[in-house]
Amino acid sequence: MKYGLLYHYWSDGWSCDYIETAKKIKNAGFDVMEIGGDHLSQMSAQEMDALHGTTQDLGLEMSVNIGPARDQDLASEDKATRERGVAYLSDVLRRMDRIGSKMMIGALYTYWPADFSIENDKERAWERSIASLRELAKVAEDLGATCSLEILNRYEGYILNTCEEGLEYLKRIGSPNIKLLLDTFHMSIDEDSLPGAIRLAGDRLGHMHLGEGNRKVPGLGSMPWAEIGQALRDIHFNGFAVIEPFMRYGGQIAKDVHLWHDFFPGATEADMDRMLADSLAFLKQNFEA
Ligand SMILES: [Mn+2]
Repeated sequence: MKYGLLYHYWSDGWSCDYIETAKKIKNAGFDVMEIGGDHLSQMSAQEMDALHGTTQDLGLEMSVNIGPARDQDLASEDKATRERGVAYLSDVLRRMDRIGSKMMIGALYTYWPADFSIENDKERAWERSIASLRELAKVAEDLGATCSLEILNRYEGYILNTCEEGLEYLKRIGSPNIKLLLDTFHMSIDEDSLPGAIRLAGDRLGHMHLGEGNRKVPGLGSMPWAEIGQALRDIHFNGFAVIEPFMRYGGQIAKDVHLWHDFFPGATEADMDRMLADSLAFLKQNFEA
């Protein structure tokens, strides 16, 4: 298992200088930087090669986090929208190959967050998105990449809310290159047991997102981290465990994740660094017992 961090930890917006961020993430003791798929899809060949070179020099691996837009929805009723989604994700997979990344993650099967003001037909959404993902799986298979589908809590999605559902969904796709992503934050809302869901996923677990119930870094809340660590050891999880915190108040990210108050008024960058270091040490203590 390798420890990672999502790129926006020090920022309150979604933009990012990846070269500088890669150095900070490595400095903080992580082996994986999770980057944004939308950013990767906009990079020039030169930018991709610079990112690849920097991360190779640092010994940093990358996973690519995607929150597809509504006009790229793999579950859409509209065929052209689904095709646009498959084309977009296929392009990101090819770009990942260029930067040496093998793990694409997120709620790839639809757009994020779900629109609950419309009537959502879950059964049909499954059929349509499964057909789309079978096409994407072929691209992933050719590149030796894996797509890990994120299970979302009920307030952000309706297609996959539990690990059990995710496993049935994977079975219907039928590709070894499509796996599941379990995120402790989402799990805490819709799973009976966090370690239980991890054991249920077993070797179908491709990726983990780690965070407390309020999306602070691990160690500042009440998640059962020791039990989560035991479950990951039980299934011999050897993927990336990526901390995905949303702690900064006052920017676009806070709005998008519905953070309406300041957890740490007046926190400096040094305070942020210290919380991150403490969290990584805490995780290692709990996961490597
Ligand atoms: Mn997540």
